Amino acid sequence: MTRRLTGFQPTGHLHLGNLIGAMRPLVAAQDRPSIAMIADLHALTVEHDPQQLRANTLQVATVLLAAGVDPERTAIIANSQVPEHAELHYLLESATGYGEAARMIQFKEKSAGNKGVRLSLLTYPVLMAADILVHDIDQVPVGDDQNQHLELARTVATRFNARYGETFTVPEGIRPENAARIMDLSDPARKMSKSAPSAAGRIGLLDPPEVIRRTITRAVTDTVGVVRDDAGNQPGVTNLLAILRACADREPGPLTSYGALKREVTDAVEAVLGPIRARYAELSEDPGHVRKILADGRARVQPRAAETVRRARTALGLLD
Ligand code: AQP
Repeated sequence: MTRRLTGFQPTGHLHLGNLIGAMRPLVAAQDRPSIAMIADLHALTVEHDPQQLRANTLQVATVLLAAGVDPERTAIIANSQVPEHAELHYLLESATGYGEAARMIQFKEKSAGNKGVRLSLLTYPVLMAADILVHDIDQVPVGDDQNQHLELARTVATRFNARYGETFTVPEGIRPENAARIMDLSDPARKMSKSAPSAAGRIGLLDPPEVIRRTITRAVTDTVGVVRDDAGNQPGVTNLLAILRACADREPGPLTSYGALKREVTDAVEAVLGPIRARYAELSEDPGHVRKILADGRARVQPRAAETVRRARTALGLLD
């Protein structure tokens, strides 16, 4: 059966885009072996606060549980806690060209004009390749912005296999069904993002109801005045309709004003986030439980990861 991996960076508060685009597809596909990976090593590639990172990592694990990820079926791990990720990362660096890494659009964007660029930002896609290859993953759900990184993982795996002998499963990128891309509510030309400087465009998964209502009420629309899908001319309204469809899980009925649309969206979002918020509050009372889930996840995935690294080491000519 195919094995899937979905990653989440603990770089801030998870938002509705993360839920609709990644968590819900993960929960819907739990009949197959899956790994939910918190990419805390990736969070080190940009300026970060250690205490905040620790808190964010535990928060992402807790939100995953609250959103319905079942740790009995899906291993929840932090990539820093499975040292095979870092070891394979180094081995793969020796099979990747500097030019290949420097060409990555995300590296160019995040490094442009930034004097304190970390070397790990350059090698980030190689770590992502290691995250995938170390677990013999066949399928990686990816959004457009990660396509180039997944292609690099495929290239490196294929090259490594051809040069040193069959070692890695070559993963394919898939687009999960019903995984709409959710746009920023204050600037619908950009995707909803954890790291956008203003919180006005995102709905945090743990936002209280009044904040959700305010954020949706202030969402940018247009002057057309008709509620319809028209991404070119009405990107804000189209985005609100996408959120409504995803949260209510049905086609919206006729809506005659933007006010009515926003009220429906607010109710539908609250109906989805209310139970997640409540479950999160319960789980937060016992942080030891969340730590244990991460330890269990690590124990579950480690034998396979160790075996993959052993194959790669042997193929490269390193001693046992
Ligand atoms: N706006 C979005 N709509 C749908 N899916 C989204 N994802 C992210 N934003 C949206 C999906 O969520 C998963 C986890 O994302 P990530 O933590 O790896 O970071 P990201 O893709 O870079 O998303 P963010 O939230 O915008 O983070 P920052 O601001 O830190 O870069 C992925 O499967 C992603 O596709």
